[in-house]
Amino acid sequence: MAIDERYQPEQVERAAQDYWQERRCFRVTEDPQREKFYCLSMFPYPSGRLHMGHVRNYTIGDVIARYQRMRGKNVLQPMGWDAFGLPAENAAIQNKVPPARWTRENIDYMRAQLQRLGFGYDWERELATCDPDYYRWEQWLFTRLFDKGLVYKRTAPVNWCPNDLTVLANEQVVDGCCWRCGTQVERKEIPQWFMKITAYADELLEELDRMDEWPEQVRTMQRNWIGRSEGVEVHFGVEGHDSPLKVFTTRPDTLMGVTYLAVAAEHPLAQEAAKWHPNVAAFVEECRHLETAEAAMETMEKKGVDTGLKAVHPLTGDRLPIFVANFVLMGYGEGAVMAVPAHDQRDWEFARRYGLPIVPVIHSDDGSPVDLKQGAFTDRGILVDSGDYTGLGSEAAFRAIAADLAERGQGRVSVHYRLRDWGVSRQRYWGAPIPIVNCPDCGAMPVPDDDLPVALPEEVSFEGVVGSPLKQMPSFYKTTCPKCGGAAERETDTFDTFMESSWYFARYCSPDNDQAMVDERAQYWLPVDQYIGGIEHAILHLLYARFFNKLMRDAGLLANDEPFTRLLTQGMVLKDGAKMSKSKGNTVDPQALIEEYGADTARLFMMFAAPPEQSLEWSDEAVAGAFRFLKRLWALAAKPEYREGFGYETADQRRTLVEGFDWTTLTDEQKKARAEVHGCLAQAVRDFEKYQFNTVVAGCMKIMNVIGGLPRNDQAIRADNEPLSRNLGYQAVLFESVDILLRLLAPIVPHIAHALWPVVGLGQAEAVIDAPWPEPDETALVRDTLKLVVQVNGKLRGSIEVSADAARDAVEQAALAEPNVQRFIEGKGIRKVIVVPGKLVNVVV
Ligand code: ANZ
Ligand code: ZN
Repeated sequence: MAIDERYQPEQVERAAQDYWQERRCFRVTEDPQREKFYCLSMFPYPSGRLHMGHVRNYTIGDVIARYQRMRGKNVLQPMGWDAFGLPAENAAIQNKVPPARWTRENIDYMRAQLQRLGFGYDWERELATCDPDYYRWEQWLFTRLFDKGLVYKRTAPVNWCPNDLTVLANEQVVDGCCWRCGTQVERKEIPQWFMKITAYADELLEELDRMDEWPEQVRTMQRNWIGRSEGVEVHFGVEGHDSPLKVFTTRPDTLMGVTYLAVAAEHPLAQEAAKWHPNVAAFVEECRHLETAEAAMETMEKKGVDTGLKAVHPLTGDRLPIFVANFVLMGYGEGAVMAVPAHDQRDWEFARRYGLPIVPVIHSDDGSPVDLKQGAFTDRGILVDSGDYTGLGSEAAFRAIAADLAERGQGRVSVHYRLRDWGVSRQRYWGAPIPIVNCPDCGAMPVPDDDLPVALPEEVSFEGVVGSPLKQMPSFYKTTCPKCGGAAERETDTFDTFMESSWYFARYCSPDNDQAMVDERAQYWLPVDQYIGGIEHAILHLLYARFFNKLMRDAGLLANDEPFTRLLTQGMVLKDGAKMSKSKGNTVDPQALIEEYGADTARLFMMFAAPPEQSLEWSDEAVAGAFRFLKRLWALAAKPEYREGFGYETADQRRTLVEGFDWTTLTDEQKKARAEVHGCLAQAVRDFEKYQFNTVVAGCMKIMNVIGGLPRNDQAIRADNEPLSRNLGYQAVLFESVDILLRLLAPIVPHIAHALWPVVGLGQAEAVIDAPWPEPDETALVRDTLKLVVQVNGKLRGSIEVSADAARDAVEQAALAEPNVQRFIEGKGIRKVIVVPGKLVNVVV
């Protein structure tokens, strides 16, 4: 078969892609007879064009998918679009195009880019989350969860701009001010919808222990996010009040060290005190201006004000001051803390600032005194100055104090989670409408199934609109109550876009079902065998997706408990040591890379430059090097052995030669070369399993070098009319090695492998994509001769080459005959000779 002498990636790649497309190679259906493999890369936000991070993510996914396909699995690899979100609204304001149009244009451009990279997606399953056919099922599930009480409405704080009269997303708050007008942002409480993820906190936490194919780091982050704390709810009396002040503490062992109490600004006691004391009122008001982001809470200066109220210690009866403090969160525990400044750092900072007493009640286990000048002593230890509890260890004291409090009715053991219920309301336009109708008489009513989807109007203008255009569209929000038929209004809030990305993995299994969210096909494909994406999604996206999977399971839709069996978090793409990003201005556009070198070079570079989990440093030279390697690969097909064939023109002829070849007839050097190739193959097979693609590529380069230096039967003969029969061994090794090389590279550089396959492959399939994964020939790996090192008195003095089955005597003889060894044993009596088979000979003199 003739082939262009020049490697022209654009042509090669178009031809391969046409072939795959015409034959719908990546379309899959359920086949219970075959082992399935569901390979999923996190779908992109259609921001406009692909960036290098996408290219890396999707190349890794595609390499794994194609590899599993060659391993004989029934592979599903879908792709879609995480299409809702704020950037579309910003673009709409800037360019005066409706978000829907902007988004769909971006999708079209990016889809073409993905296709140009040759990713093997089943495009017939493509979905965009902004399509009503998609989000209607999420609306449907929401109404089911409403009926089950797993969603509810309550007021929650948002960032509010008092000038624009609009809610701001966290990223729209810049230094505490509105990004648009610069007015200081306030906290405002508005009614919002929540999903009860806390009802699944225990399961979400416990399952992590069994998810051993997830990176430990991600599991740890999720554990911390869920943040299960076992502690005690302690009841302090409040002077002049009947009901106690409840606090949650994880350290009841420090109870005798409490010197004050602190409540959140929203706590009823703070609100009460604000009525009498203007300074408390002023402080509570000040707290309203704080950002809602929790990260800001952690780092800000600890401030507060005395309410004048006095708490009564449950065990000692001491009177203690109650402060309002900005570091106490209303949403955690009881919204109040018992402050132990000697043993809690925040309490310590606060006490120093306001001159409150610091009373140590814990000593370290070794009894050494505790230094409280620099900060709190937060370790557990032995109790001191704690009455009856003095001398107990922290653990024992925890139990004793908890039991005593419980007995007196002043406390009880309780478990708290850091995890909050998931607030899903967004006061934005470009999202899925929340399927609720608010009736003045019946309250919040879920939209009935027949009225779903609640479609988002797509022809909108942002001109003169602050906030969401939906709030100014009576045609959207004016409706009637599904229960009483009276006039009512739709929710104009939309869902958090994390909702859509929480279940898309399931929808890919039955994307065309217009009667149900998912169907039994999901039970064949799920769970996803391999999920690939960025570490930035370690917590929220992955936790929400796990949660949704359980919601869908409990709604009878899915059978699996967890959505993703194995998780790979790919490293960042760096340039000049920094993350490639628009804001740093150090991006390289993948489009330019593809245009200059083609998709295979881009893919090869990505795979070779670093193992998938590690960060990858961009390098123009390495890209050029990848391209050169592909040119060398291409040049193999121009070898006369393939061009002219010498009687082995076709793949079938080549295969017949290789399969029937008696490898024992090879020369020693050919055997050695073949052993090297099979050694590289064996290693590559192991590396592929471990996703060490960079060393797979390194192995392929080694094979290429072996091929380059492959010894012919008679080194002297290289005339073109050389008799064929004398070079059959050479040809057999060549054909076999190139075929191995091509199959190993096929998942990584599928286009060039596709083009070369008919020319140099052994024809185990029509196309390389359907070829089986290569396996090393164990007999090739067994070397006929072995190299042993020879020591004299444990010092290295030489080496010998002996036949692999040489008897011990022969090995000894050869060792003693080695010239350099002879020099060291000359004239000395040999006391003994130690032979470690396959390794060394030690002569003791
Ligand atoms: C007394 C104490 C003494 C505490 C000590 C710690 C160390 P985790 O482990 O994260 O659950 N806390 C309780 N409710 C709070 C709230 N609403 N806002 C801010 N802090 C709150 O944290 C539990 C600890 O956080 C509790 O234990 C409480 O401080 C504080 F040496 O109580 B501790
Ligand atoms: Zn009604």
